[in-house]
Amino acid sequence: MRFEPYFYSAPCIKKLDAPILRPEDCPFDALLTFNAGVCKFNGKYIMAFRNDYGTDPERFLREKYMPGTNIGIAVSDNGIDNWKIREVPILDSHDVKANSNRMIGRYYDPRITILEGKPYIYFAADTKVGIRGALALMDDNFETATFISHSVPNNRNMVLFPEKINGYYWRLERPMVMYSETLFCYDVWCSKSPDLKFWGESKCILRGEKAPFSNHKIGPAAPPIKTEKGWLATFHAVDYDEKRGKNGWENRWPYRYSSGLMLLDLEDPSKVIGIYKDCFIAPELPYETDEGFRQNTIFPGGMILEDDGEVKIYYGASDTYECVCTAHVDDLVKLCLEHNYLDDHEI
Ligand code: M1P
Repeated sequence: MRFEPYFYSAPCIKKLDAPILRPEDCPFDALLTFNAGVCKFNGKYIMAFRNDYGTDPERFLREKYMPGTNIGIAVSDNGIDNWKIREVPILDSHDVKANSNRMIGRYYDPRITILEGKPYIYFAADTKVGIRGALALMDDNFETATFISHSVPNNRNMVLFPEKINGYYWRLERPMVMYSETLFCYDVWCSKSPDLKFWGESKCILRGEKAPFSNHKIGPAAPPIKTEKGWLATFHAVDYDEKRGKNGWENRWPYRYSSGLMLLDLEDPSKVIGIYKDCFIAPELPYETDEGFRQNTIFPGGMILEDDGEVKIYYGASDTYECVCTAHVDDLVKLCLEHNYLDDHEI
């Protein structure tokens, strides 16, 4: 069931008519395969996807508990189809717990950035003291993760920029503040680092209550891509309606997750220079609105700019599937500069 008011994806967005990854495609126990990070590395497209497993809809509702999460790795020659899923997932929550004295419960929502020729992944990490952003360097085969830093709690949705800017590494992030102006209106922040370990000069760049088409929290989505006019960055935007009922496995799911698009200054990515005034990617296809765990949820996690200007945008749908859509980079920049929310709004 599509939520009112209807949101539509931007006219330049072309969606496929089916997900590119479903739980049943996996050679291992899989229930929800979604919110992947995707990169192009050594001529192949590599997808690291979140897999929640070990229960079923009825048991989940009864116990309110997801027993296992791991990270599956899939490889494709064209980034669209024929994804070969590796037999053994990595960072299984049962192993992670066993090896971390139970401080870390699980790693999930991977976001891949190729930086200085090496693959880095930011994960969200559930711990006993809250959610932390965890940065790891992957080996070239995406088999092992060497952790570099874990943020203080509570922060997640971290994404790394793919190059140093003015001598620093940069990331977008979403601290989960207790005392925001509006409760649960979380914001997008930007921080920089000399060495990927120590992060500072943190700045709020887009406030949840000021973002277009959202009345709840927002957060960074896919790692940004570089264009001549600025860094293109997606953000997820949540709208909440108390009246919404059962839209998935849970008794109530009153949220819709859609995506926004913004353009950040090339030399100082903590400056927002454009925001598309309408929804960028909306949940609208049947497997985005009527199937799966949490319906009316789409969540971008990867963006790849091809040499011919095509941008592939990978997104989780219904917290159950992984999908891809495409658009031309020039059209995305135009959305931010020619339909700019900042022309008549302050953020
Ligand atoms: O279930 C919807 C989303 O909930 C969380 O998003 P946020 O960071 O905005 O709270 C995450 O668990 C995300 O993975 C999930 O898609």
